Amino acid sequence: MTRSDTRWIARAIVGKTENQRGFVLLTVLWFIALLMLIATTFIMSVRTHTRISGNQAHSIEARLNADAAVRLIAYGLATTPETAYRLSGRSTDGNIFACQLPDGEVALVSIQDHAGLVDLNAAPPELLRKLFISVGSQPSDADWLANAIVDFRDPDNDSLNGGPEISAYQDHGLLAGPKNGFFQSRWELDQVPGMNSNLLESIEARVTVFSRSDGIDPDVTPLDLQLSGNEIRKTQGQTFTIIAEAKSGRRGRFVRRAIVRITRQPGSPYQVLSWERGLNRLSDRSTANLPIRACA
Ligand SMILES: [Ca+2]
Repeated sequence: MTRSDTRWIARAIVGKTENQRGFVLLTVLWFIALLMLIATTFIMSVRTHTRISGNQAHSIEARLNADAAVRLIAYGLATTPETAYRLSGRSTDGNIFACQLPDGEVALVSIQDHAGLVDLNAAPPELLRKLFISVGSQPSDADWLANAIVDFRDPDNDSLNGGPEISAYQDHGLLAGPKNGFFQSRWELDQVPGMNSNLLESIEARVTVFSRSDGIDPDVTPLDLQLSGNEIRKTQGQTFTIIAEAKSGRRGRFVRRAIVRITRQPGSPYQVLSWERGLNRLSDRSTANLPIRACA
């Protein structure tokens, strides 16, 4: 082997070693990049999970506070005479006030005595007519709608003063016809001819199926119905819609809407008739400078 051959072999060996080093270096760099990608993904996942857990914790806390406010108010209504309750500053005509829970948290609250609402099963046509007038219906429309409600709930198929018969239901796409039985829920109004979503939205908070009264108690009504003397009934203190909205953190917020009947029975002073999540926030209404009262 000549000297030049030796040099050539040495250069070949050195070149091969440098190529291997380059390959190892590239592999290490890729590996480090992969580790960084995994670490970054893991950190982002932990942060997202922590944020979601925090939001869920706030949502749960808000729901618990709203539920606590409703139960405390129901208990207070059941154990305090109605007049004394209202004199304490906690109105029962649907106005909003702030109620403070025992741990200091504050919830927005609305209490509506059903004696101030129009009972779909007991109200006479004239009171129903005034209800529709109060939400902007024309007098002729209000007459027709009032008769439609009476025909829907009464046991026969006879038309009341031009109210809809079965053919009119079919004309409105209501193939089931009149129920000829009592409303079980205010949401059954959508089965009455002439009712549309806007009208239903206007009156759903003004009607009840629980007061069983053919009149209105003016002390607790939020409605402007121009009541005559024979439409006034002092029946407050029996059934209430209680709405409570609580919040926790920046995003946790919950609205509870419950209907309770006061029984004043030992150990069970009130009965829950409805317990649902509220669709509308009280905080969307004007809530500036609200008085703060104890919830119970
Ligand atoms: Ca009928």
